[in-house]
Amino acid sequence: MDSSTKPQFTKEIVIIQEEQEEVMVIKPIKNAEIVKALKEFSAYLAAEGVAFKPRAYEKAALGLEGMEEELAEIYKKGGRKALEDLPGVGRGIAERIEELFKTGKVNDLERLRKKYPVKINEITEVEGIGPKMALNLYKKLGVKTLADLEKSAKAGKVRNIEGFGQKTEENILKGIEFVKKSGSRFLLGLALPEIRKIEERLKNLKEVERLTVAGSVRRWKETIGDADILVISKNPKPIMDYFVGMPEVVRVYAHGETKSAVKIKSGLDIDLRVVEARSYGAALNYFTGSKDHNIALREEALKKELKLNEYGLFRGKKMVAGRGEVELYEALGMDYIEPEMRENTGEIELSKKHALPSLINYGDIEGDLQIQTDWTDGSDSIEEMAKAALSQGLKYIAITDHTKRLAMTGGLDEKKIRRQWADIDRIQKKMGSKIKILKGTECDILKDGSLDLPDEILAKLDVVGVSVHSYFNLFREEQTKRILKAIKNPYVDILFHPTGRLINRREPYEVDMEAIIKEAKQTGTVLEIDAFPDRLDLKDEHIKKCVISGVKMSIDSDAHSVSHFPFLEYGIAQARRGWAKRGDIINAWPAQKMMSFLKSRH
Ligand code: DGT
Ligand code: CA
Ligand code: CA
Ligand code: ZN
Repeated sequence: MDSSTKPQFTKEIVIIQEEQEEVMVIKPIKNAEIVKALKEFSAYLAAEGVAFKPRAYEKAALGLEGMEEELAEIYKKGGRKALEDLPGVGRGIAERIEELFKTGKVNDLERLRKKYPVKINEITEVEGIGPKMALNLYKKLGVKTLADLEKSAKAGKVRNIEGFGQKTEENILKGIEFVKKSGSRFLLGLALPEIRKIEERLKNLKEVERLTVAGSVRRWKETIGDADILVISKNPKPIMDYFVGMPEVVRVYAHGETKSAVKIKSGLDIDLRVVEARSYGAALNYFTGSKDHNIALREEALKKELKLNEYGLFRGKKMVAGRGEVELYEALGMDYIEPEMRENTGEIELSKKHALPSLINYGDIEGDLQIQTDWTDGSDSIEEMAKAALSQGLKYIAITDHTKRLAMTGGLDEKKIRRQWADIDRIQKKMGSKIKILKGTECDILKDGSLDLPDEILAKLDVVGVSVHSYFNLFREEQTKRILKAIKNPYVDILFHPTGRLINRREPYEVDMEAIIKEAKQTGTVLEIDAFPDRLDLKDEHIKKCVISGVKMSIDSDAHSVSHFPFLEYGIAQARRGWAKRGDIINAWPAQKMMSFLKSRH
């Protein structure tokens, strides 16, 4: 059976209905799964040419999609009758939902799935492909999955089916790309600029009193599932109308008075909720999450015989706090916890003890210690990069182009790097003392842990960064030995992007990070937090370990163009998620202090 559309059951729950004194067992099926089943059923019915019914199921599914309350709860309380009272849900549909709760499946749907073993929900996600077309593709080409469809379209087979043609085939391929993109979690760095644009436009509406982007975006998680926007307004209707009608909206899941939800062109889903001013802090707290933080916080409230929910903090019926987040934590006897720390990994205990760390701030970065220029694979000159850094408010940068082993980037050898020094001296003179341009390298770590430049050259550089760009799949022990050898070299200052991962694209190489952190502590080597949005390497949990071990870190943009300096913000966010303070990050220090720290190690 198709595992992606099959409802997933984690466990069965037993509900005792007190008034009837009987035990009813229902499957804990989530709304999303019910919606999926209804849509699939609707698609099959449409494919079979059934009249009216498909529309009814589709409409019911759309209606349920925007619902806050779980259908399981509604069914528990009011049985099938309560389901029938829901908008768009008639007798027949209510019966099928009931069947799902009782048996975990819908017989008629199972029958259709057997008859047409096609991932019909998946294929009809592609723009322009309806259920009938999907079935046609299955009958003519045996297309069962999105992958099958892509293969057939790429092989030019789709255009030969009657009624399809070459243009349709091209559109199908475009549609598939889109579906694929929307399937995985979004890089925060890709989504945030778009979210901020929407945020700005919403803030400009006169009906909006206050607005915050909550959820994982506010916690600066490296990838996000969707964006959750909260608004205070006395007149939400125009806001909701504007929101669902924005030019980038491609789908409206829900359009209500207090909640709307859309998908935008890039594939990102955005939820918008309107709340009352008196509950804003509580709602902000709830929708910022994380879920685990929320649950732990609720337990803290219970200990004080208070009740916490998205409307406020209550003693009995009396609201004790809720307008602001700070007062909410205060009422719980706690200090305010920064959103980046809200993952229930110890922050609640520290907050209760008034012992939270004071995190590095977004404006704290003074310099940038990893920058590539057009000497290798960067797109801009040293001078252009220096000017861009200056306009970002940076006071120093290190030019760290690649070394010769990365031949395809034009990596520098001993001769070429000396020529680069002359260039840096010339530009430094021209730019004066506004910004300090340091001589650096991103020196390749070779397979055996030796370095791509001789020690005589490394000794003359201001900042020596080293990194792994090859042999990603060595055994863990060998990879660890290789990196340990590299950072034992006394001229090495920083280990760049220490784990080599590319978010959503490449796993980190197998390496013993504990051993590397230990060696970094011993040798005084700095570990980098590479701020490039798909790297964010070190990640938060490693940063936490460095902070505890007293290993210093740097936050670098890894800029390959003048437009990349703003990435530093993501690096700072990651550092905050790892509970780093200003003192932990060497390039949050003035140039002199930073440089004398590096020198003291040689
Ligand atoms: P995401 O979108 O997957 O990147 O992660 P979040 O954290 O933004 O999660 P989302 O969008 O599903 O929900 C937003 C917040 O709402 C979440 O951080 C905490 C809260 N929340 C959602 N579902 C639950 C729940 O079942 N229980 C509790 N306590 N809080 C929840
Ligand atoms: Ca979210
Ligand atoms: Ca959400
Ligand atoms: Zn590069």
